[in-house]
Amino acid sequence: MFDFILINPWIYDFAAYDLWARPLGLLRLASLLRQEEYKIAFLDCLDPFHPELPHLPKRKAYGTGHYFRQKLPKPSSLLDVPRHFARYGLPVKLFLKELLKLGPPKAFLVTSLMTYWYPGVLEVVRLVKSVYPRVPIYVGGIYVKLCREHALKFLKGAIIISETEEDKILSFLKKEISPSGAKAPHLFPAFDLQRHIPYVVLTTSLGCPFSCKYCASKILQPTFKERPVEQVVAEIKFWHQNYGVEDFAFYDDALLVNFERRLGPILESLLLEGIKVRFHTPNAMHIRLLDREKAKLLKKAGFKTIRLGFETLSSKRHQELDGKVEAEELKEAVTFLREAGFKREEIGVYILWGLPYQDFSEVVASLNFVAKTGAMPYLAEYSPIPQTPLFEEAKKVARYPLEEDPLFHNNTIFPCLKEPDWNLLESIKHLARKIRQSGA
Ligand code: B12
Ligand code: SF4
Repeated sequence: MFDFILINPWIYDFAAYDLWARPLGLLRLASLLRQEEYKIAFLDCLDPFHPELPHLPKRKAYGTGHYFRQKLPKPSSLLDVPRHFARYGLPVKLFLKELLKLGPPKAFLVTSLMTYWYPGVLEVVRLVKSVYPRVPIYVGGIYVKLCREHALKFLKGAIIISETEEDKILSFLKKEISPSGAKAPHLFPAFDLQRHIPYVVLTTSLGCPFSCKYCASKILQPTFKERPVEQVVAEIKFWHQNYGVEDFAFYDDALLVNFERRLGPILESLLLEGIKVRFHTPNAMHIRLLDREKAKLLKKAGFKTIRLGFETLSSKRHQELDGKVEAEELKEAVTFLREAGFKREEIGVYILWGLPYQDFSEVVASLNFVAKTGAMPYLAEYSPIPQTPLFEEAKKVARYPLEEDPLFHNNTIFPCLKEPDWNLLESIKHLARKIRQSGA
């Protein structure tokens, strides 16, 4: 019998892609519980490698790839969105088969990620309850933290834990469930519980010292915490040397902050030991914190996917929302990266669009500006997040009642546009693609 079965729920969405997307919070929790001698199993609703999937989804470069998906009717409140809706991950029958195979544990731990992915969490809780009605189900994670009231109302039969401090979560669980005395195989997030490890995601820090008005980082992790250099180095070495993992994606909100005492020494140390792996930064790095020397070290250490958080060309918007960066600083950062040897297609620059009161001319100007710097622009649609300052503005302009249903936070639906012109939106997406393909 397992002490805990940890579940990563399905994604219900208009689009989903495995861009180094793993439930890091849940796998960290698995590791901490293992260290307390709990016996753990992992049921991953998103598993793209399950041999009984009707067909195996295509995998792409550096361990990324598609999920298996099954089209579903759109939620009735989102009929105006001209896109297909789907459940991403295992067919329900396969999930139930896995659930029965594992047998009843002492308790289930279910994570939650994007607020608008809550239908997957609901479905997991419903199915688990129907199979093992007497086993407690604890649900935690980002949706539960940001939309606690909604979770309490809709996750019937589950116990909601909106705490994000790992020590507190652990001491709570220890009081509820006793361990069966299993030996922990290692001290790192439990990626080995997966069927296959195409990549590993990690953080060198939690939280962020900045306070952008559209971001929930401070709510999720109120204090900025940095991990010891040796611990991060040991983690990367462990997966590379024991499991042959070559791709590592950083989830840090502030990867370059305190570079000299954290990321710098981590990379120097790996280089010194001759560890050759590839690094990716899907969650974007701070442009202002890059310089010539850092760019050189990133290149030397094996960074392959660089993403920079530019957001917009408009200084006014930066002043209002994030004070992040000026256009000239982006130009300079891209120059440093290109001089260090990064190719244009390795440097992606995020542009945030769909913001309240944002004009499309601002977005197009930002796209064209990024094109001229010698990097690739990527559009990132704004998702209004409860408890953030910009959520209040978003509520005023949104075409949906944002507070009533987290489905309305979905970035794909451009919730802050009163009357979206879907053709115009497509043409701007097309422009971004054209710039990326142009090789300019
Ligand atoms: C990494 C990341 C991604 C990755 C993918 C992550 C994934 N697994 O799918 C990438 C880069 C692909 C991504 C994409 C996007 N993301 Co993102 N992402 C993050 C980030 C930086 C880290 C999440 C994380 O893993 N944290 C680390 C782990 C350790 O923490 P955790 O999961 O929160 O778990 C902790 C606790 O909650 C708890 N816990 C977790 N599970 C459980 C379970 C139980 C039972 C218990 C007791 C406790 C517990 O334990 C952990 C303790 O530390 C967060 C910001 C943040 N600071 O959290 C944004 C964040 C989640 N993303 C966000 C956004 C906006 C996006 C995008 C929409 C951006 C865009 N415009 O393109 C896209 C959407 C993608 C999509 N398909 O819809 C928003 C949330 C939006 C929302 N409405 O929910 C966040 C909060 C950032 C923000 N702007 O504020 N993202
Ligand atoms: S957007 Fe980035 S820099 Fe701003 S607070 Fe969030 S994580 Fe920090």
